[in-house]
Amino acid sequence: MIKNFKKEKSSNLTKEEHIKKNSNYLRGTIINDLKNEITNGFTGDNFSLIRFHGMYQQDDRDLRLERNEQKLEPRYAMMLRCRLPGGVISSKQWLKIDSFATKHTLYGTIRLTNRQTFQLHGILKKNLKNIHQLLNQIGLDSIGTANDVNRNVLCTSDPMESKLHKECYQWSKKISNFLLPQTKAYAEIWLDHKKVFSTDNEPILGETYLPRKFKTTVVIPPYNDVDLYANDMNFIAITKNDKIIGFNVLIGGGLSITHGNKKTWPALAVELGYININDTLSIAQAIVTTQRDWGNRTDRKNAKTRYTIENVGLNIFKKEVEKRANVIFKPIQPYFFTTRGDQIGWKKDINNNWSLTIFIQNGRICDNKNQLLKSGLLKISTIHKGNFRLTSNQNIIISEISNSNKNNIEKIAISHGLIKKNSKLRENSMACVSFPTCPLAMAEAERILSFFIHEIECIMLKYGVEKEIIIFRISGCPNGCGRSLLSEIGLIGKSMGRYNLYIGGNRIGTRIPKIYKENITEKEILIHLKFLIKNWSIYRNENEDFGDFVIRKNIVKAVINPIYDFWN
Ligand code: SRM
Ligand code: SF4
Repeated sequence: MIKNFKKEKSSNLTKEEHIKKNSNYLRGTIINDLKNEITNGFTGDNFSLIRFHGMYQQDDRDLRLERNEQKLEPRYAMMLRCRLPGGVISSKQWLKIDSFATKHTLYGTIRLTNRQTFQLHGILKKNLKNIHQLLNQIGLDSIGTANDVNRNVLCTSDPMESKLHKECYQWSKKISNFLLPQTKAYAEIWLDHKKVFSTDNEPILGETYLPRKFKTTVVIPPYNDVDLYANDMNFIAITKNDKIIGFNVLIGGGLSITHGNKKTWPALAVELGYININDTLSIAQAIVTTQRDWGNRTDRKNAKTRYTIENVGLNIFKKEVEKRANVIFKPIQPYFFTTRGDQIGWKKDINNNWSLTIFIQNGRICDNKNQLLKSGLLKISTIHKGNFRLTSNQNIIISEISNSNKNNIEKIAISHGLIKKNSKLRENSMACVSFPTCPLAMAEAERILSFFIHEIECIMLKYGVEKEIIIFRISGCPNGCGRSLLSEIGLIGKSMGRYNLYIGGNRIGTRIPKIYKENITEKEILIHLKFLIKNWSIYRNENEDFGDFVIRKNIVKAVINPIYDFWN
């Protein structure tokens, strides 16, 4: 019999389950904490509950020791993550966000995330209502961008797919809205809506929401820019005459592990089957509610969809979804992927409009001596009539630029240093945020990426492979936000200045890399990479990618079934 963790004895449930249950549909006592001027932080359960409203409490880790020595409270401030299904934001909305970031955040930056949205770090508690009210005025919100719900829904952002993109984007919005928490807590707390005395109801998510975070994508093959295999639920568009007629559905991807804990493993999403387009929402609901009821609520490290599938078996999970949706999956339709990265630069779309994809190192939008990214994008948004599309590679696309506006936008982009020649290695690199804001960081990621890229560029130049792509990614801890476990060379932080080095993922993101060296220093990493890249340059087959080479040469074993192969 399938274990229903919702009905598990209360004493076995995790602390988070009790917090959700006792929260009165995510309200807790957040309102009281907003009035409390003694601390800049949130207290008790509210620390966790504000995440459902799209915020994380953080403190600047660079200042932690100093403030501790001075007997001061840590420098508490919130990070807010906006909900932006499909990553589309209008230039008018961007103007307002930019202005808030400049005036009311400690860092003055905007951070594009690898899930097609932006984060504002360093918002003091006293400014939180202002940002939510501003978001509301411009038609945005931050509901359900964190904690145990369906997160920001991704969709392929490639500008060449104008027609399909529109449909795909509509689906990402539909699915995001459909799976949103229904509680009025957000509106009451942040938008000052009057409390309506009717009983709250969460028909899909349930009173205790999901056992763990849940991630969804809508994908137009052959582009795998969203890295779909890392997600819990994926809809791969199958088209006829340039229209989406249905979706291949894949479930159960996820990348986080715990160092040394063999009960955790990364997994690629697996195929359930093909569905007609009209069945999309009922299938989404059935997958989410099955995970809601069958997911493990007694151990958060075993709670994501991939573990539920492993616990009950894929076939049983599939049958339950079919039963709940009253839909039978048909055989998977043919599909394939060719790319994962964004095509940086100018592109003309089928409507004869232009789009400009700008590479943003780490997604950090700020001005510095080499590049006036923030000012440049701000200036562009004052004259751009179309949208911006945030990509899952932490870049930005200025889309739907008319012929008449192209020159003006290009001039601004060039004068602010937004169009630059970068190596393919750099353009395809990624790092998570890590220090100073991430409380879970074990080693640097964003702040050290450029150093590593520069050093690897030098190695690649020395061995004549400087024009090649290697997917290189860093995560500051094994939660793996930088998607290092879908890279050809991936680093995962162990402690300050030390990382595990993984190699052997592939270019399109369908193979998990394997550990090559454990707990090594930055200097040691570069020594190993020099050796590996040198060998690749000499012994590779024609056009053989780095990741494929290290597998063919048996430098590491291919991870085929991660449950067994990843650790052994
Ligand atoms: Fe993440 C937690 C940043 C994508 C797996 N992630 C965090 C937190 C919120 C730390 C925390 O819990 O206090 C980080 C905030 C740092 C900061 O200061 O901003 C954080 N994650 C990020 C972002 C900003 C990384 C980036 O540089 O772009 C990404 C935000 C995405 C978004 O807009 O929603 C981000 N996180 C990911 C991904 C990649 C993805 O989704 O494609 C993963 C791996 C995929 C997966 O889910 O398996 C990921 N983040 C985690 C985990 C591990 C979850 C798990 O299954 O165990 C945590 C920790 C947790 O949830 O307990 C985490
Ligand atoms: Fe923080 Fe770890 Fe995620 Fe990096 S991988 S943002 S260090 S939780």
